[in-house]
Amino acid sequence: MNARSWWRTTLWLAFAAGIVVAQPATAATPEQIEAAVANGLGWLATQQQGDGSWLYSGSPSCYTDIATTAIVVLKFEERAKELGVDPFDPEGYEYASNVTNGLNYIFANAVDDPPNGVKLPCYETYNTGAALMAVSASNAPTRLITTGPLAGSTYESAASGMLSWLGYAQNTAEGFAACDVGGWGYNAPSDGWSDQSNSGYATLGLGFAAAPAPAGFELAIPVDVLSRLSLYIDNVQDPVDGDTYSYDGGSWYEPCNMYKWVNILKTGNLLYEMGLVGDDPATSPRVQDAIAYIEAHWNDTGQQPEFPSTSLGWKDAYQAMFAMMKGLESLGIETLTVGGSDIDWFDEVSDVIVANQAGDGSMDRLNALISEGEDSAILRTAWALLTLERVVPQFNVPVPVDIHPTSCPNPINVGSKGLTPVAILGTESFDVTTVDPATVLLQGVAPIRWANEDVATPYEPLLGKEGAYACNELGGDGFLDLTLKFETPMLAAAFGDVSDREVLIVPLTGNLKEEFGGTPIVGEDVVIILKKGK
Ligand SMILES: [Ca+2]
Ligand SMILES: [Ca+2]
Ligand SMILES: [Ca+2]
Repeated sequence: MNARSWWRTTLWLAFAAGIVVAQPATAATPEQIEAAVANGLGWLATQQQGDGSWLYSGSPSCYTDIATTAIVVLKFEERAKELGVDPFDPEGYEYASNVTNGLNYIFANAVDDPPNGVKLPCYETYNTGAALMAVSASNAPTRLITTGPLAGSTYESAASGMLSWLGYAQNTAEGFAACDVGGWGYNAPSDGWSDQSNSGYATLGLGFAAAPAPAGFELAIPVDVLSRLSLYIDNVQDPVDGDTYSYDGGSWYEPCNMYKWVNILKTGNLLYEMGLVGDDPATSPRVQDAIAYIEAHWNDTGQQPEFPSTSLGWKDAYQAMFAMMKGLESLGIETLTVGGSDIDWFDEVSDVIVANQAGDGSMDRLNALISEGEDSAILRTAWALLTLERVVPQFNVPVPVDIHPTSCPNPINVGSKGLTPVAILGTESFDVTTVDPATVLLQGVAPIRWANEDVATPYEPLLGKEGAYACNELGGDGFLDLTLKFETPMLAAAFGDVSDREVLIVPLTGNLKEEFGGTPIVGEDVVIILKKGK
């Protein structure tokens, strides 16, 4: 049996019956959550092998152990951040050697794969995505690798190589069905399909790599990777058409062969992917469709449509809880509406986890007939503990920015005493009234006033603009814009030492309003510096 058929057989054998999970009567307290995390970490530390790995099951396998190790390492890294200590400092952190040895195991298995980047072997996408997550979450970009083919280079350069490899491994229009474009299969370059499990791990790695410190290394995900991912999201999300199974808005397993297997786990991956490409949860219809799926299926029990089994929905699987947490948390969604009532999803999830921890700190299996990682006590425990601390990278929402609306190029005379007009532009999926104008900074400078008015039309790409003419002169497009005025002398001071006719990419940052999650926004526009008389 080859690796893929082993994996798929494992998936097919996963659901045949269910078991009942005890439900506590009250929400888990912060003290109970802290005790569960401390006990679980203590148990995980005892399970590390001499080579630094954590095994998926009894005997070593490169297919499963690299990703398993990376997921456990992430938990130990995040614990150090929570405690405010250096994850590599044996004086300050009791699990420093677990982190160091776990990452060394990953680096010992890394493959330098020029010109595509750096990959991990066997199930390449799973292992590379998970490894990129663990390396990026180290908060140590300048730390030097001491083992394996990358010895002597920095953690950041390794992460950059893995990010490149995942871009290379993403399915593109060449050689693939259109429905597969933008997702990931097991291996590159000719895997021939995309699925929501591989894509979930690839995007988890990309999200941590791109997240600002301390979550990640703030590496740039190429714009074309995100554009393709957005196409994949549309192809793998179930159309809202009132179908018999109520799949509407949920995520299929893979987009081309119509192997749907819709559930909350995959829909959690889908929401996270939507966050990664910059969907605004307040206004994006596809985000709202996915949330509506989770709300409609929150209390599902019994036979599931594509498996002859009983199930308790997300309460069957810690990976489902982790994936759901990842999606909801990354989009800043705290509350779901289930059966007409608002619920705090985290209260319900943390209850199930705390109630199902064994005395030794490991997590009990919730449904003996589900495998997919739920058969691994180490993965069960790592997913549960990551979920309890809501570990997820924070994304930036890319927004269209237009300096001098209806003008292209965009001159700024650094000797001017006047005001520079700038607009953040609305689109079909981005409502500018969700932005908190008081948080907006252009080149680090705050606006002196703002208003809402439809003045211009977005230019794409939103990020990665090149050259003075990466802009347009188009006026209003029917979508409201947020217009802002900046004092030109303040901008000139922020630009610093510039020369006449210099072309600059000017960054804009800010946040959505708290009621829309407070998510960071990023954008940019290109200007030509005018410096008369110099
Ligand atoms: Ca449907
Ligand atoms: Ca302009
Ligand atoms: Ca507009």
